[in-house]
Amino acid sequence: MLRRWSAAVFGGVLFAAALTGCGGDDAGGADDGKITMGFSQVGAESGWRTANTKSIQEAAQAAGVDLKFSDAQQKQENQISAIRSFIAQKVDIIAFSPVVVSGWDPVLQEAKRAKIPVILTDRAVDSKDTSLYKTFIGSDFILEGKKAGEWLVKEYQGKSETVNIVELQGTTNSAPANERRSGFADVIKSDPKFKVIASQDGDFKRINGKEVMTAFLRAHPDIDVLFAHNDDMGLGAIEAIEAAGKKPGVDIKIITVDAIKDGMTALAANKINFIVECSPLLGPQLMDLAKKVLNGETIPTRVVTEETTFTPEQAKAVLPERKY
Ligand code: GZL
Ligand code: ZN
Repeated sequence: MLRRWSAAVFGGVLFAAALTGCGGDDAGGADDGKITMGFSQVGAESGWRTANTKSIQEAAQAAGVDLKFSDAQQKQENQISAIRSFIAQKVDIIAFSPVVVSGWDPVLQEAKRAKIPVILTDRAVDSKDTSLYKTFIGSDFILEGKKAGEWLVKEYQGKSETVNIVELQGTTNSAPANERRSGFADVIKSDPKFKVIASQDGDFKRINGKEVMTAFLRAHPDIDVLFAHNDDMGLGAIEAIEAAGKKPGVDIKIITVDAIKDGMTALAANKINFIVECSPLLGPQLMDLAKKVLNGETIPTRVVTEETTFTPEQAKAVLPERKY
């Protein structure tokens, strides 16, 4: 009796599996009509990154794209293995935000050999072979650094005394860190009164910003300005500045990049003096570009995101409707 019963159950399970197609070999192929996208995200290091992840996941949902999402905890080797697994799963398209600029050619050549198109989002790579990806959608980080420098030049217009600047850099060798630093340096070199007396990697994280700023304050009693490559490191630095008995935004002027809610709140409270916006809302454009690529349409090789800057007054005005 038992043997007959279990055979019937086993047959039923097989039949059900065939219906749902689960376990079939079309795990990611275009033949099932839906676009399957493999996305390798940098990590969850900052408020910007969280907002960027949310934008991509919500946009995939809205576009009917089947998203396979992986968080690399800011490790390049995790991104490379995620991309390899997307290739093995035969996804229709791969998108990723490269944690650093170099070391991508081998895995991108594997994707090219597998005929899986790749889209770069948020951060760029330094590959000489631009056929390895269809487009790069993200900010102009050099311009962001320039905007920060231009505010500082205006702020100290007509003053001649030395301006001592400390800099909290983003993740070493990431495109935003490399380019925000060079854009900023390009502008302030116009006047020798601006002196960057210390510059160190804070990995875009709040806790690192606090620790590095604490060390800066111990080594330099005469800091006038902090340029932090993102709000999170700036917010960590504010904690260190206040712990040292100084007033952020007054004793030490602070410029940051991103304009996430926490940063804008500190700006509205005059603890930060100026924020250069860096928009994380890349999801909808990414899905639109992916559909065009898979429809064989030509797309621009570079899509620059729209973004602006904020003063404390402007932050107060827009905070209520800020989405992230
Ligand atoms: C910029 C992005 C940076 C943000 C940081 O597009 O790559 O990484 O400025 C984030 O907040 O961690
Ligand atoms: Zn930006």
